[in-house]
Amino acid sequence: MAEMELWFTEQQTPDLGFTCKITKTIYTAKTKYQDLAILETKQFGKMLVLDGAVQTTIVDEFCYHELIAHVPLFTHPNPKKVAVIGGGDGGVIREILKHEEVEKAYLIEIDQEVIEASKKYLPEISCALDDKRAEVIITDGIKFVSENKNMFDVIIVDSTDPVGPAVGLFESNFYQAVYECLKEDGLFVAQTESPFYDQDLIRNVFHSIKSIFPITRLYLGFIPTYPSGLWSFTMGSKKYDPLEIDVSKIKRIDTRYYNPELHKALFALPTFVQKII
Ligand code: AG3
Repeated sequence: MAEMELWFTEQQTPDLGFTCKITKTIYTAKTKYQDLAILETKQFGKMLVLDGAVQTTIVDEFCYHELIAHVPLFTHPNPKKVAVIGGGDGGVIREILKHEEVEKAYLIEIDQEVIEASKKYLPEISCALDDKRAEVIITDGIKFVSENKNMFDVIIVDSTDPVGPAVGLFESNFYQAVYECLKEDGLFVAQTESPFYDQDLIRNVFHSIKSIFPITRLYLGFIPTYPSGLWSFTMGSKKYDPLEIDVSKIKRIDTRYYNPELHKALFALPTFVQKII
């Protein structure tokens, strides 16, 4: 008899699915906050899924994690204290710790089970969570930034989609709290979804951040397993402009997507994206 084929589909929009063949369901759980699954896919290797949405895969995680970490960390001239809101898989922390001047990287994650499952089943991504310079704090990111002032050089918001527990991470009050949680020359980046499918969200977020931070910039990257592949990140900065930095001073670190030549090019937007903001 022929082997039975198993397929996983993320319903990316009401009218579109993203489907991959899976060879194994490695782990599933219903956590306090969400449904969690770790699948073995043929095309992308191990995959972390939360509430049916693909968060990261072994094959393409570098695209997202490098873009969300190295753009802000090379824009700030001396990032020493960095916080990640969300990002329980640890991929952003791994990229942050490639920067030698970083003294401490905090992971502020609401769902401890995401961290535990990633440590157990996705060591390629979570490996840096045990580093001496990493500290994990299990709490609500919104509460954390509201309770800490003037503390970080860089904050990176690695959230899930704006549904359920992550909704507040796309709201103006949160960006105001992030502003106050940053030092006087601090900056932050948030993942802000797809310019094909989430135009209203991108526009709202951009203008909320723009009303709080003196410098606001949108940049794009390509992440094959995310809806449409084309993905946006929005930066709010108190002082440093990613377009004004001297890219010849960027130190070479071990990366597969990000490089100094790309830094400013990431901010060059297709016309339809320029029109969104
Ligand atoms: N956080 C952003 C995931 C968004 C994906 N959306 C979707 N598949 N519908 C990723 C966390 C990786 N550290």
